[in-house]
Amino acid sequence: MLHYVTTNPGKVREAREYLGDDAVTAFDYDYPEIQSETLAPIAVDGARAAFDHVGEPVIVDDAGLFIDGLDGFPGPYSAFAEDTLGIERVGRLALDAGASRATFRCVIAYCDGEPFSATPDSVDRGRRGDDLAVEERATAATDDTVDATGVPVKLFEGAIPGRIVEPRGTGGFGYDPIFEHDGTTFAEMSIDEKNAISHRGRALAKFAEWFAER
Ligand code: ITT
Ligand code: NA
Repeated sequence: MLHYVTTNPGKVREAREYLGDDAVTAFDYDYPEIQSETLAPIAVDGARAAFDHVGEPVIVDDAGLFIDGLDGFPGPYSAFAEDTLGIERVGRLALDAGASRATFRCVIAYCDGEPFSATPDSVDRGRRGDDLAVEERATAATDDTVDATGVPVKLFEGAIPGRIVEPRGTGGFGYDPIFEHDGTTFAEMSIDEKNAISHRGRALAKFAEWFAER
């Protein structure tokens, strides 16, 4: 069985809607998160920790809202900013600064303890431990990451540009009411509509295509 490991039921609703209820179960576990300015290293590390805990194939999902005019804040600290300031004050910070352009990013990391069919190129790049290399691989979508632990993790990234607006809508979760794409906030969309364009939907699409071959 494949487990979507997260404490966030909103993520799981979208994943199960996309992949199918039979394809993935929700596994509520708060794996330890490292600190990083980019999402990919957090997801890679989290996937190994989650696999260690669960002992069966896992997905972890690290996501964040990056506001251009606030130098990418809250980014990887989006959960902390939601818990402390709340989404309305984060939105206010952006609007008061005249900074409405933003990008939602999601990195899905898959780990089942088994190696993937690595090309020499990806193995070679996998030996570079720096953030940049990891981020490059995440952007390229489907490369392997292998570190000293020898436990490979596969990454799938999705991103969607949009604008910060006054809160609108009652659907979704987290920052959805203040994130608008093409005139509609994510909180005004159904799960299907959001999945069709969202950061998570795009990452799930890449994952589903790859996983079907595994
Ligand atoms: P897990 O780490 O347990 O999966 P989390 O909610 O803490 O759950 P993150 O660490 O990835 O997740 O933090 C992401 C933050 O961004 C958090 O505040 C979420 O509410 C928010 N977020 C993530 N995806 C979102 C989405 O699709 N729409 C709105 N907000 C989202
Ligand atoms: Na988290």
